[in-house]
Amino acid sequence: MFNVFLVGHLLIVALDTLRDQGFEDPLRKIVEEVSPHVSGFKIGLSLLLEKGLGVISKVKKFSEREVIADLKLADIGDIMITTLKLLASVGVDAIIAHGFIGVSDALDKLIAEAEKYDVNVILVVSMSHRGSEKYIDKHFEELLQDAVQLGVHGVVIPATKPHLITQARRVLGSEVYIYSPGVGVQGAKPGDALCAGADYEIIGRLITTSLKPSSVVKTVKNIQLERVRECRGSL
Ligand code: O7M
Repeated sequence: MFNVFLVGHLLIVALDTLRDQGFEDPLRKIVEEVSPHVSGFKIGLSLLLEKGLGVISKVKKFSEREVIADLKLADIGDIMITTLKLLASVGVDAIIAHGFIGVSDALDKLIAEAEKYDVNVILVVSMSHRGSEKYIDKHFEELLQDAVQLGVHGVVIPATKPHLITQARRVLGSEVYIYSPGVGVQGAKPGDALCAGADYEIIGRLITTSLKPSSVVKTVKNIQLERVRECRGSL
């Protein structure tokens, strides 16, 4: 589990690309600037390939917030474990895997090993793009059952499909965290997913392509808090 539950911090920043604004270290700049207002950072495959595994240790150095490695793992268990070990060696707090690969010899092995390294596993059970409807979303309920059976830390369900978030919250209870991407560039508004039952909204380009990431983050945070007060009555 994440060590600290930061009340009022409902945002995970997705770092997939960095805007080169001529700063000496754009990664340090954005991470330090937004860190006080967010719950964590999600590092995408493209940034990992561009900067190398060291990008994770750097984010950990610049911020005390949680770091999630988003490689959307979808392999046999033994091979995902080799990836897990590399990510654990640089200090990730959580990793993301696809739910559709199934439990036996895949997710069961990964989760058992991740526990040994104190790394949380978050499962993708629906996606924000339209293509997700063709296969993944048809198995949404089964994927949720797998998430329950596996006792995962969290699931990914897009903010663009709030009805799925609400459905999942009923099935998962309050034990499993719901992470929701799709806010900003993909169309959902800050607070949409939170009001449907999510714990965190994941936002990338709205923040990372901005000339002033910290002011975007502060605006998003204020909207989120206002929406949550309206729909939940409290934080
Ligand atoms: O806010 P954006 O659109 O710039 O970025 C969204 C981030 O969320 C980006 O890192 C995507 O990889 C991720 N994401 C989706 O956009 N849709 C999904 O269905 C799932 C994810 C995700 O985070 O999966 C773990």
